[in-house]
Amino acid sequence: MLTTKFIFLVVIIWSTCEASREVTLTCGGDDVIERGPAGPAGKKGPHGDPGVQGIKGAKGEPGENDGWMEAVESSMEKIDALERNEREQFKPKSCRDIMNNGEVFSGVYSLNISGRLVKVYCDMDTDGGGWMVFQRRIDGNLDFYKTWEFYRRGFGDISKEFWFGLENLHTMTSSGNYELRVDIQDFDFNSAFAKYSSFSVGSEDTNYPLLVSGYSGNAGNALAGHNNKPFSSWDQEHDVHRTLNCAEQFHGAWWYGACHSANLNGQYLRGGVDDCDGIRWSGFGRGSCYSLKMVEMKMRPT
Ligand SMILES: *[C@@H]1O[C@H](CO)[C@@H](O)[C@H](O)[C@H]1NC(C)=O
Ligand SMILES: [Ca+2]
Repeated sequence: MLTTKFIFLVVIIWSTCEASREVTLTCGGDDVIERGPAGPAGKKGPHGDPGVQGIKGAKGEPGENDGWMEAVESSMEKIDALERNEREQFKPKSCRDIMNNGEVFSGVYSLNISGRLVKVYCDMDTDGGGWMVFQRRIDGNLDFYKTWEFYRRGFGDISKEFWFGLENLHTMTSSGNYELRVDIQDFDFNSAFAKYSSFSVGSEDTNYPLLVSGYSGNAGNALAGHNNKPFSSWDQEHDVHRTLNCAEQFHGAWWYGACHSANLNGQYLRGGVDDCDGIRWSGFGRGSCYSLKMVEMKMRPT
């Protein structure tokens, strides 16, 4: 389009010059002939009727070495890229995308999880930010002893205590590589964390198994024994304990083996040493089955 306009402009300039040959204006190298003094201006005539629109000309060839046109084209490309970026900003796939779009506050945001807009809680403060929190225990106000269907779909209030849902975890972690972080706190103001450089949750066909590896942190690797274990709730038992229904025995829902070294969906027992129904992360807190004050499980694309 620009090229056409440019050619059109050239044609106009050229034809003006051609037309002005008789009256000897200076155009592109013609000899200048001296003119006499101008006479008085004549009276302005009436407006003529508008002419019939002409036939559109053929598209011109692209010009050679038109530096300015290249500059225009490249800045138009830049505008396209900006617009593309802006469109993507309305469809973030992770809390890290939201952070990269310039959001700095922890709180509730919307993510596009395979076409559905889902409200999530993003932690922008911990360890560089961009974490999507998918489980939180802070006060024991929410009952976590629930059925498979609740754990599959998620429950609770994302700005308070909640479980995000196994199906969403599976969908998200199967569309990219994620890391996991678990932040925990006891009732004596001690905090610790465990991080896994690789985290995913398998499909419902295989009962949403937990896949974690690459532990680092100071809380201890309490998920080691839960790696590769399917999820169990009291009404869907997939643990490997021969005699116990682990979820029923320990009043939680988890990737139980036989049965647990971590039980983060257990009962909120406010400390309560050696009651393994509690929110346990073995190796942290007083006693092997100490029940934690605070837990957050969160994930971020790597
Ligand atoms: C969600 O993302 C998909 C591409 O992965 C896109 O086609 C769709 O329009 C997005 N939906 C919304 C509501 O942003
Ligand atoms: Ca069992």
